[in-house]
Amino acid sequence: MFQKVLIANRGEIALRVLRACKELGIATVAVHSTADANAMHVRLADESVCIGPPPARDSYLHIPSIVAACEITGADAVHPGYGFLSENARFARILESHKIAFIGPSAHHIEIMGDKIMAKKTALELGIPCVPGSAGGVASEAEAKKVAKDIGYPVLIKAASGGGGRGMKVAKSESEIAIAFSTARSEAKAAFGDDAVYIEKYLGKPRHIEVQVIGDGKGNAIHLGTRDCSLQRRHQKILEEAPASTIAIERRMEIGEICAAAMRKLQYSGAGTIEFLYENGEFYFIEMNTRLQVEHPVTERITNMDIVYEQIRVAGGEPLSLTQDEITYFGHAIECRINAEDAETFAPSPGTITYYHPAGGVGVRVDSSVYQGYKIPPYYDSLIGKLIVHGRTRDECLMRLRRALDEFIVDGVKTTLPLFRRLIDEPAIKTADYDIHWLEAWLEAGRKKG
Ligand code: MV4
Repeated sequence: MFQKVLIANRGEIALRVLRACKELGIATVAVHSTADANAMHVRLADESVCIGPPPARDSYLHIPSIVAACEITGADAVHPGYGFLSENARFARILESHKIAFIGPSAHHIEIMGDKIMAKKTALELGIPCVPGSAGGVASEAEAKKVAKDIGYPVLIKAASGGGGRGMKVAKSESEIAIAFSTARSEAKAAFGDDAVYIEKYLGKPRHIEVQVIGDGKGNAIHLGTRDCSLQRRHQKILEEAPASTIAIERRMEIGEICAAAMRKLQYSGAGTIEFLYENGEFYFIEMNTRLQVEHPVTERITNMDIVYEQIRVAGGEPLSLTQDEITYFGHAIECRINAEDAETFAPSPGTITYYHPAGGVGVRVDSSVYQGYKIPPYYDSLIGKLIVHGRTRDECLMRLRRALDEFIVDGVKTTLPLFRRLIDEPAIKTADYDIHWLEAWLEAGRKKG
């Protein structure tokens, strides 16, 4: 096992990883920008190294500084958390060349899944159901028209290097292909430096369902069931649930098994998430994330697993601690992402937290790195913390969420807590009757009413 892990991240996820290392008896190194000198992950780590000025590209994304921090401290592994360098194949390769372990999948698997065309080809070969569409990239308008005619309108033109919805254009009929094709291409070129695009049937009202997987890189892999992450705004998830309880358990287990079998065949190593759109009773693969995700705690809560512990184990060459048969599911969990943002405009609200009282009690977990007196810097994402609640049933979980939201106090900055307090009274939330567009429509309707 590793002697010393360097945590190449900040905020709540740096603390999450630090806690797992502590439980394993592994020493920890925090890295931080000058803006984060007073951050909790720096205080709680055994050692810390300042790696640069506030902008992420000069600190948390600056590979030479992070490698230097490893060499100075003698860290033998790096956990990248999520975001930043977590899906950077080049970073994984550079660490390898310095004999430092990357706690994550192989650079090869990161690369495959980073290219959405290659990811989809791989998924198809592995028997994962995909959205009908082009076999690979689409190079011309004429080819786009041909594929669209075959699969039927509406279609969606997507960037191969995409993510976050950039470079995505819908065409409702052949007359819209020319504009959709050229704008998708130029947006993709501008955003990712790569104008490769592909085509899929456009699904109008899907849910976003994902499957958590973990592999040991030697052909053993398990799934930990589903999450429903449909409640999102501008591709930012707001609230996540586990399991995806509106889907019959047999269907959920079936897709889980398909994903686990695929990861065994791939010899995938580490934690991953296979993302699907779910519409009219069918799962359609869209992407795979080769990292730990923000919403992993809802899965941990219903399976009693520690996903970060498993990540560290398999990166250190040990087997998974459980087999698929040993995974059990209990109850329902919901996570709310509490951001330092105006609950109506979503404008960031950095500043000093003058009073902080997190919720607690039965079935409540708060993953956060803030404290009373902490000054939220303006340079990074606005996540203050995650409120994760559990109940034996979804109804009990919602009841407990109401109670926890009423307890939670964050003063000094604006937060999205008021949004959640309004949201959970909605009938569509009580019955889980929502798709990926529901939240934005609800927010829009709320703005009109004032
Ligand atoms: C789609 C889709 C509808 N049909 N693909 C958005 C970004 C990328 N992760 C995939 N995305 C979508 N792909 C087909 N064939 C709708 C979306 C989409 C979406 C997906 C998941 C979560 C939120 C979303 C919000 C808008 C659009």
